[in-house]
Amino acid sequence: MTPPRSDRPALKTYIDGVRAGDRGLLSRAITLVESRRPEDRERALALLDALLPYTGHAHRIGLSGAPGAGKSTLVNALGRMLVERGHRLAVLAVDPSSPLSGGAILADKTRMPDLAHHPRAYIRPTPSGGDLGGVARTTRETLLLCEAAGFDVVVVETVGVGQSEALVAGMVDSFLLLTLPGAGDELQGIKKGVLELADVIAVNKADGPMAPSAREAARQLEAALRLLDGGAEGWRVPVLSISAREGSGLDRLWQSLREHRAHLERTGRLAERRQAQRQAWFQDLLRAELLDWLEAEPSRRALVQCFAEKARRGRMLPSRAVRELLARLLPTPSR
Ligand SMILES: Nc1nc2c(ncn2[C@@H]2O[C@H](COP(=O)(O)OP(=O)(O)OP(=O)(O)O)[C@@H](O)[C@H]2O)c(=O)[nH]1
Ligand SMILES: [Mg+2]
Repeated sequence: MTPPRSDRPALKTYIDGVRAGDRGLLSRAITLVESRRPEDRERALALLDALLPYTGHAHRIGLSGAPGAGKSTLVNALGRMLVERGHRLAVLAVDPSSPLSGGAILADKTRMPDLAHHPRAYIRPTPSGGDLGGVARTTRETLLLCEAAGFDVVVVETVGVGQSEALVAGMVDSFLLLTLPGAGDELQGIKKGVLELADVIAVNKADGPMAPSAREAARQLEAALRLLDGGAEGWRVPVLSISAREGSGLDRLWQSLREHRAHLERTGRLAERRQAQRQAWFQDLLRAELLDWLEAEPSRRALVQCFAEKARRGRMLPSRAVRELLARLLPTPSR
């Protein structure tokens, strides 16, 4: 239930609260950016505008891996290591397939027992019922709020359904792919296209009887990657074997992530990457809002349906249908 307006904090309360790292106000600020109500959007944007100067400093890390790869275990173990060293860590989850995010919250908080109640860690699950585009917007905005709240490491985790890896890779500095040994041909075990997104790869569960096969998998993967591209843009994707459960290899993993980030900074590619990400954000949102605008009003919606139907039935070339539709909707089509 949305509280009545009078119960809502003033904008300044949000701004000061987030900047002071007040978790309650941070959570409410995130709820505000997740809202689709027009008046909430206005407030959310005013809040983000005010906080923008305090964003951008965090190491933004994407994490993806098949269900059961050990993402939650890794975030818990790596996160514990980082908070013990004084870092402040925020963990955001992107899971557009999950209809019940209440379940996901519980599952994740119980699987990250060392972080769930740590004062320097903050875990926020995916909002429920969002489409991929909506989740992308709210996650990008939430990431900025977490930076303004002083978190210096932000992990965006996804289970890797549909396009979610590409979406996460499009909002982070370093993309970490978590995989498992024993998938036969190591390259085939990984979803096509995801390999190109990875900046660092970790083969998990290198412990007990699986340790030798995990190390072998890492070696094979690294060799295969060398053949694919001998280190595109001066960065050779490191493939590490780790055990999230025992905590082994986590030091080196963190070191690799830091090296990647330092590499981006040194070569000027961090600024480039973030610029390209902001451009993509703009374009994704523009596309989504234009489609919403078309749907928002009955006569426009009817016109769209009419031309869509002509295209579907083959009565009109789809290209022609779009052109005619725009000619009807816009006073002077500029094309
Ligand atoms: N042996 C071993 N088991 C591990 C390791 N890491 C995780 N596991 C186990 O693998 C199972 C899945 O781990 P999770 O951390 O929940 O995996 P996840 O990737 O978060 O899974 P989803 O949230 O379902 O996508 C659990 O039973 C873990 O205890 C590891 O390093 N070694
Ligand atoms: Mg998990």
